[in-house]
Amino acid sequence: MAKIKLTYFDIDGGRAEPVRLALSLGGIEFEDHRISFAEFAKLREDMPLGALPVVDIDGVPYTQANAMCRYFGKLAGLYPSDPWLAFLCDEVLDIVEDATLALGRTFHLKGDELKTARAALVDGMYTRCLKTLEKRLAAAGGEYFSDRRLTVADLKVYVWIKRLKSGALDHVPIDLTDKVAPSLVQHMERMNELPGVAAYYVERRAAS
Ligand SMILES: N[C@@H](CCC(=O)N[C@@H](CS)C(=O)NCC(=O)O)C(=O)O
Repeated sequence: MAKIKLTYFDIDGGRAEPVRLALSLGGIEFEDHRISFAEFAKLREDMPLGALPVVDIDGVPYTQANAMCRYFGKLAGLYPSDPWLAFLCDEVLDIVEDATLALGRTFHLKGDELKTARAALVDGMYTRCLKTLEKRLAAAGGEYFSDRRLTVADLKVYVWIKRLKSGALDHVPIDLTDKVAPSLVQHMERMNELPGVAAYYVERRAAS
């Protein structure tokens, strides 16, 4: 088995979190390398694209969170083999990625500018993304996003909805998802209860 080292910020969320969950649920051994923002500033020049996550596989660094979701999802049995079901899974991964990118574009803003930009995001793109994901979940049977079983699409949405509801994002109301796409909150609550996910966070709490 290849030696896997996943480098990301020391947060239980963000782009690396679905990858960590997929690796953990698949029982795939990896080094969960967590760095501070100060360390990132020092190390970024040596990273392929100056951004995280980075995964070293047998010492070679690779980028792109969704590519990691797909690759480790396949290894972990959390990615559909059927091309159509894989497409459904990929669309969900990329919707959440677009939403993450859009949020990133507001990080440098302050005060009223931040408030206005976040309000536009909440009322515009975020509402559209949430409603579309809700439709996709319903069309896929209401429990999982693809293949009627857990896939990396569920992990990606789960991590995003938890973040939206965390209160950590200024000017993003914590009840946005409850109001716009309540079935995604129920999906998040079901994910919290999955034995592998619950066990992962018990271990995380013990480690921190
Ligand atoms: N397309 C990349 C985007 C990576 C990315 O923008 N990562 C953020 C953290 S989640 C980052 O490193 N931002 C710091 C920066 O660009 O200065 C991926 O999906 O992995």
